[in-house]
Amino acid sequence: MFSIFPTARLRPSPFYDATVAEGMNSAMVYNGMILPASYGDREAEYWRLINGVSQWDVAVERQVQLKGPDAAELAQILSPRDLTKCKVGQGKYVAMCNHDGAIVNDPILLKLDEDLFWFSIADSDVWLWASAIAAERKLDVEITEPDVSPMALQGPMAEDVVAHVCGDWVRDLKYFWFRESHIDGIPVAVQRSGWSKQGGFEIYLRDGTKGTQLWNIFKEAGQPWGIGPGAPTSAERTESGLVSVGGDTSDNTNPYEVRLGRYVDLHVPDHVVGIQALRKIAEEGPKRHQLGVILEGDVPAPLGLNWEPIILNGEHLGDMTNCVWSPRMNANIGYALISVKAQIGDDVTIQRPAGEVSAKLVDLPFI
Ligand code: THG
Repeated sequence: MFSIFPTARLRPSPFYDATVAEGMNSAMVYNGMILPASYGDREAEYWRLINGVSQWDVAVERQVQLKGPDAAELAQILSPRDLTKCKVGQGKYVAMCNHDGAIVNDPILLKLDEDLFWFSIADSDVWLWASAIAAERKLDVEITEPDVSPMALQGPMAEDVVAHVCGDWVRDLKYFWFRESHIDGIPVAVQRSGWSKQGGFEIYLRDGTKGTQLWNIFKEAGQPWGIGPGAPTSAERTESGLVSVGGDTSDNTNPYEVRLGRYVDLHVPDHVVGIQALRKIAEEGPKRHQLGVILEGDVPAPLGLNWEPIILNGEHLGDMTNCVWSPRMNANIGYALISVKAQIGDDVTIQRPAGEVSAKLVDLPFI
């Protein structure tokens, strides 16, 4: 279509050279960085994630580090989720909200020490947000971006590959728990996590000069398991019901509307950003919800650059926020962010750029 103009505004990932060498030929911009999307064969990449092991450059999940006497206090102020029981070595998925209760990011919080945290962020500027809140609240905490870059190994064979490289201790890690370690002298943190439901790990590289070396260690070690390059996969994550904040949400979407209400603890202190608004939303009940959509037709027809209107009984009740061909369901599937007047089982019409398409609303996840 076009090429990306090189500029210092686009920060390269430490794995950039490795991904180019692997044949990366499609990418997105995310957090001011390049997020590889494909290496030329999306179908093969999908099945490798489902059946084998896939290696992803996800350095775009930038880290925002909180360090100092008030680091724990700031982490809680930014998280409408009770962190009091979070242990050192544990991670927690957080629906970070603004004062109106709208989601601004959905990071994984890693607690490295009692006074040291990383928010591993989705696509918005949490450094700016955290710095502003800390300054306004006069907190004693330093907010920086450390030299840390995640690489993911995802799929049912990922555990064997990571255990082969790191040792069998990784098999005992619980979901979102992590341990600091070294791989051939390269400092890393190893976490059981990743943006798929096929299982796997993320290796947080802690020396940005070692990206190619770390990539190649896993590439070599994974050969017996058929490892190959891949990327966060629209089809798999949609089948699995994972939310993409900024894709499936806009600037006024709250956690209850997109199935993230279970990560909100209404009893957190009143000074947690957004909690008062969230209590009100929880009490009144959300006006919209997120459902699955299964479209008629057997030709892959992904979403373009815009959400697409969903019509029920002549009324525009919501939008389809993503759409992708599902190889396991043999259909185009997507998510609806739609009025609670629309329910599971309803037959709807979607106004697509190429014309109207019939679809059914279903429960999530698909698989
Ligand atoms: N890895 C790391 N950081 C990240 C992401 C990641 N930061 C941004 C983005 N991805 C955050 N988004 C998600 C969304 C969902 C999950 C992980 C990251 C996830 N959810 C599980 C689920 O919904 O079933 C489990 C959540 C739970 O129960 O606690 O895994 O991918 N480093």
